[in-house]
This record gives sequence, C-alpha cells and structure tokens, in this order.
Amino acid sequence: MNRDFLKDLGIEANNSGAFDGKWLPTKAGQHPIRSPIDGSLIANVMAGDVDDYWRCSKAAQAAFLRWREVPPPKRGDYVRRMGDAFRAKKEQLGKLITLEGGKIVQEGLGEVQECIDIADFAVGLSRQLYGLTIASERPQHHMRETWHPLGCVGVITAFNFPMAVWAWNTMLALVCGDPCLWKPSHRTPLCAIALTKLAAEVLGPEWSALVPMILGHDSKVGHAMVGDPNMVLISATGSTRMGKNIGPRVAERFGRSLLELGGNNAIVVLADADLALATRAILFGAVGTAGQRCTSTRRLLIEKPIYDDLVGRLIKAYGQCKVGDPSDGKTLVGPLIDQDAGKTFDEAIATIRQQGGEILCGGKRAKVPAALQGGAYVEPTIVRAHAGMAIVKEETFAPILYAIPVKDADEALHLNNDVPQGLSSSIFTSNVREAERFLSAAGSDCGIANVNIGTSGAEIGGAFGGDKETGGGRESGSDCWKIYMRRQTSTVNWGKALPLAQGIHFGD
Ligand code: UN1
Repeated sequence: MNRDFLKDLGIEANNSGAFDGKWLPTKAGQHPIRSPIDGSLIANVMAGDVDDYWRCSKAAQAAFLRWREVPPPKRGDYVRRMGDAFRAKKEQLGKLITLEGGKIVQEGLGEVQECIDIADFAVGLSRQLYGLTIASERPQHHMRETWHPLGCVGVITAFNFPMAVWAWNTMLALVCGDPCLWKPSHRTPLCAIALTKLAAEVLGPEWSALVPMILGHDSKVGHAMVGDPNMVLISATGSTRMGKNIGPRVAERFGRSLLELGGNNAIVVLADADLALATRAILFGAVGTAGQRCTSTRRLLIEKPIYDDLVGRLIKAYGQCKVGDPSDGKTLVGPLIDQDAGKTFDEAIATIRQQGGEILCGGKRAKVPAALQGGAYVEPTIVRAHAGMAIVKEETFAPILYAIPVKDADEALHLNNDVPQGLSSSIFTSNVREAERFLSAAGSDCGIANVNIGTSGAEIGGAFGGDKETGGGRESGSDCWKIYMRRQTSTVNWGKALPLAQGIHFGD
C-alpha cells in the first residue's frame, strides 16, 4: 500500500511518543511499529518514561484549571473544528488504521466516521449539559443541580479501535471541561500520534496541553497513570484481566473508573427468524474486524429445527469471504493484529478440538501471497459446539464462532446470560413476544441487546458498554457525558427566615 499519506498526517520515520502540549524529547526506548499486513516497518516511535508521564500529567492539570472556566459552548467550538479536521483527513486516517491496525478499508473509514460522529454529538452536547431544578420543601427556597468539569481523564485504549475510543472519551470530556491524557496501545501509537497532532493543531499553543499522550515504554507509565490522583477518571478499554488490575487501584484512591472490558456476545436465532437477514448480520458480527471487536459475535444459539439450514448458509458465506490484504477493496478479512494473536488462534483451535468441538469450516491459517507472509492471517472459523465447553465462556480475540444448538427460546436466553461477560447480544425472530422478552428485565443481561441486527457496529448515539466482567462502564452517547463531570446540588434561600429541612426546630 502506498504510504505517502503518512507525511500528510505528520508521521515521520522517527517520532516522539509523548506530548505534553509540545512533543517531548523522549528516550525511554525505540519501538519499531510494524504493519500487521506484512510485518514491514512503518515508523519508529520513541517511548516515554515515568518522568515524561508526569510532565504530561502536570501540563494537563494546569490546562484544566484554565479550561474549566471556558463556557461549554466555546469549548464545543474547538471540538467542532476537531470534527472538521477529522473530516478533512478522513481518507488518510482510514488508511493509517488499515496500515497500522490491519482493518479493511471500509472498517478503517468507518472508525474515522465514528470519531467525526462523536465530535458532532459533543458539539450539540456543549449547549445541553443540563442539570435539574428541584422543588424545595421549604418556603422561599429552591434547589438546583449543576454539572461542573471533573478534572483530568486518563484514557487507555486498545489496538482494535485505535482512534474511535479515544474520540468517544476526548470529544465528550473536552466539552465537559476536562483534559484527556491518552495512553494508546503499544501496537497502534501512530494512530494516536496522528490524531493528537490534528487535535493539538485545532487547540493551538494555548490549549494543546488538553490532549497530551504518552506511549509507555513498559508497564511503569500505565502504573503511574492509574495511581495518579490528578487522573480523576480512568477510562480504560481492554481485557478483563487488565480491568481487574486497574479497577481496584483506582477505587483505592477514590478515583472514578470507566471500564470497557471483554465481551462474549451471542446471537439467538429462533426458528421463525429471517435467515437471509441473520446470515448477513452474523457474517459481519463474527468475521468483521477479523473477530477482534469487543462486540464481535462469538456464540450462535440456534433453535434445532433451523440449525443445519443456518449453519449451511453461513459456511457458504464464509467460503466467499476473501481473506488477505486489508487495503484491497475486495478483502473482507484482514490480518490479526500480530503473530501472538495468530498463536492464540492456533491454541484456541487445539483447545476446541480437545473439548469436543467440531470445526465446520476454517480452523487453519489462511493461504496468502508470499508478500503477506509476515502477517497473521487465519481462516474465519465455525465450530459446532456445546455450552459445556469451557472455552465457549472465554473471549478469544479471533474470528471463531461457536454454533450451539438449543431446544427453545428459554434455553437460548439462559445460555446467552450464562457467561461471565455482559457486553452485547442479539435475537433474530419475527415473534414480537420473544423479541420483547429478550429486551425485558428478565431477558438479556448485556449492556447492549438488539433485535434483528447483529451484536457489533453500534452507533455513537447510544450508551456503549456492559456489565459483569465487561466492567460496568458506559461511554459514547446518551447521558454518558455525566461521568466526565461532577454534580453539585445547591439549595438557595431567598427569604428572610431559616426553616430547617425535615421540620426540625433547633433552638427556636
Ligand atoms: C470495541 O470493540 O472496543 O459497536 C468498540 C461496535 C463499535 C465499537 C466497538 N462501534 O462494534
């Protein structure tokens, strides 16, 4: 793939990996960033150390003390211009996601669009940070709530959404009055550098410290961030294991955390479902992003009478899926992020066999041209599985789909919820009763529950996240902005008397 666009995004052969308002002369260690497409070198990033971290943290905190007093609609104006900057560079940014993250062109562009969409959402929000007015029980008193800026936000992101998750957090946090210090995945720091450059250019020297970033050389930088009392909120996306480390440490210092961790998302397909629709949705959910979304479809819970029909359709669709170079417009499945991810896939396939799963299609490394040998390409895989297999309860970040036959809707619902994770879920049915039951209090226990669409590809307008081992955080649309603000309750007495609440008389 032609790499001229890198210059356009300010990516050089050697890049600083820390920004505190200015790019720092980092020297903690050089990280060669290789493309998952073929293993070739894209550029080097010099990582930051703990001293660099504290520079970023201090700069962000100083910027916070000024930014919190800028009226929200004025803050929104900066975010509007950031959205415009992302629009102007949409194609280049999409290409960078493809080159550094391995996503196919359509998905790279879709991710940039998600950044643009959340910027637009945040601009509107900047005039709608509403609080309530509340009736007071006392005469000549009134009560109101005001939402104030919270403080610095530490944003930890994963390789699979190297731009959008930062944008979800940062666009909202900026209008709410908070700086965001970004610690991107060590696998995709160039995406972070490119976005930081665009955002900093819009903010100018006066405000660029609102969007600091740091690529950590080792775990010490992340450790410093999680323990830093200036980071009032830590918003972290990654594995459940990572969340188990971060959550308690942030709680220990009474910080807030927004955790977006593993998913193990199921699609229930009832016998009366539109199977053509279901097949397309399952294909995108299970195979899209090479199965590396936290919302990827990992389990199918299929009513027995249609099991063979649906699985047959899927095997046919999988057979037509082109695996290969993600920059080729015809490819639907690009590489896994790196060779370690390839090994994880191989190990999962071996475990599936040991646990009695039957590989119905895929299960091997994909054949790719010699030029792509440096990448980890795998065949999208369907497994005939049963719910008792331990691996079915785990999240494997690869395009492996467990197709599980179920007796009826009751069993499907039970199995949908019978995993430690709780991110996304869907049901395909034309029965309104079953559809509504799936969305009811006794239905799916996931943060996202859909009808007749797949588990992935959520719009930014809704709250995104899930419960149980998914971590409980919600980010992006709806009223998720509230986590970036502190709520203040005020009671104002405009009369001449001092009545006490609850009718208490105290010395009068
Ligand atoms: C993630 O995989 O961490 O709903 C985020 C989706 C995307 C976001 C996924 N909008 O699939």
